[in-house]
Amino acid sequence: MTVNRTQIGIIGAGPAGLMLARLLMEQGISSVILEAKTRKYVENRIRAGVLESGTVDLLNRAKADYRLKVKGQIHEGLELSINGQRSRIDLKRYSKGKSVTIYGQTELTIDLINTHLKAGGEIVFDAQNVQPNNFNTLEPKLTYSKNNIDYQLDCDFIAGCDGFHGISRSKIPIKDQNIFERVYPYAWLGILAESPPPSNELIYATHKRGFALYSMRPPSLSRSYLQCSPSLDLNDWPDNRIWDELQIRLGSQIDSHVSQGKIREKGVTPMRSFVVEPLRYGNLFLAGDAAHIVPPTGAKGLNLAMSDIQYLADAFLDFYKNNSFTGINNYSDRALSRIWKTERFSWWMTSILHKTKNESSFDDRIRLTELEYLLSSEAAMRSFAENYVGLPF
Ligand code: FAS
Ligand code: PHB
Repeated sequence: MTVNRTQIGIIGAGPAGLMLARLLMEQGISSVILEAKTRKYVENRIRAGVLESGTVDLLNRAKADYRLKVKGQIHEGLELSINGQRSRIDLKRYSKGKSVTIYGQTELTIDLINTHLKAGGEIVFDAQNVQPNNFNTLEPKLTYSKNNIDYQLDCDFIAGCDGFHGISRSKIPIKDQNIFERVYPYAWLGILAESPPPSNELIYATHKRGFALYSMRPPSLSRSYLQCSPSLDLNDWPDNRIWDELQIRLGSQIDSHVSQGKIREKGVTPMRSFVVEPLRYGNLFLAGDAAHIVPPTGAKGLNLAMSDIQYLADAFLDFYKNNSFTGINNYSDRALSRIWKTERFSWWMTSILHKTKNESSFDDRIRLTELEYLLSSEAAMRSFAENYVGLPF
């Protein structure tokens, strides 16, 4: 067994683990990331596309925003399409000047990995059977194997940044986990295609046939989603059926045209809201999807992982620089406060935009009235905009 040591042992090289390692290194705190997948796999995962300003600020602090500054697209508004009738929401006006940036999570991950490795950071890809141990003692350790060699990584703290299906949360006794969960009766069929999006801003469409979202990956790709059954068989959805359905749900206004193009990627994303409390177990800390899941409607998953990481990096900095446990002791409550407000918005936006099969006529009318009220009230637009651009980190 080869034994190494670092200050923070991080499980997972997704956005949460990578950003944490970057922020720590910038403050002279050592870490090692143990990632189960290969670098190629991690750098090819297609997920989120909308960055809040807090996330953009963190990428700048992490010195990993050089490509974002060139390729990122600032969006000051978005459109809602209600049964084909489109209305624009001026995010900048109603959020006192804030906006969002369109930049794929794939690119963000590549930037963080390149920056960290160039700075001498340590990321162990293809780390097998990563196990957090002794995290209820002052000598937590991670064990793993790579190329048939067993390793032990001694550390002061372990950050569980290994996503919803990771090992960290599962190592915590279920009796110590307070789980809050809602599983939605629908999913999203997502495509990445070589075709221009129907508008230069995002369009969230609710239609009697179901929800659709029209997004993009500048400069030449569109990223679109269709509400579907969680048990959808992709074989039943050939490209032309997807394009036709996207056109129907967008509606037939003159400028409402969905251009068809080669579909590079097709996938089904289940929809759930999930939070585990607390986020700290001894010297093991959960952050990002390991701690919570939001339905992707509000474009919050990635951004919520980033606010967790800002708080966790602050906590470790407080410990190592000020010899104080205050940040560490407050991390869970501080992160959960913003997590629950974001869970609320993501649940609300999902619920008003997705029609469900067994929805009563009353529920359907309330849903449409919620949208009508939103578009007719400055107060409602201000509330929507401050949540969509991202509550303060
Ligand atoms: P991640 O899941 O990104 O990263 C966890 C990392 O840990 C992975 O690299 C994994 O390989 C590794 N890992 C797991 N188990 C391990 C183990 N035992 N040992 C070592 N490593 C391990 N959010 C949005 O805002 N908008 C979207 O449109 C959107 N679409 C999504 C689509 C899909 C299919 C999924 C799954 C999520 C989507 N999300 C979206 C949410 C997503 O972006 C997450 O919020 C974001 O990836 C969270 O980052 P992390 O917490 O780092 O977790
Ligand atoms: C995306 O571009 O992938 C995206 C945008 C907004 C969302 C979800 C996904 O709400």
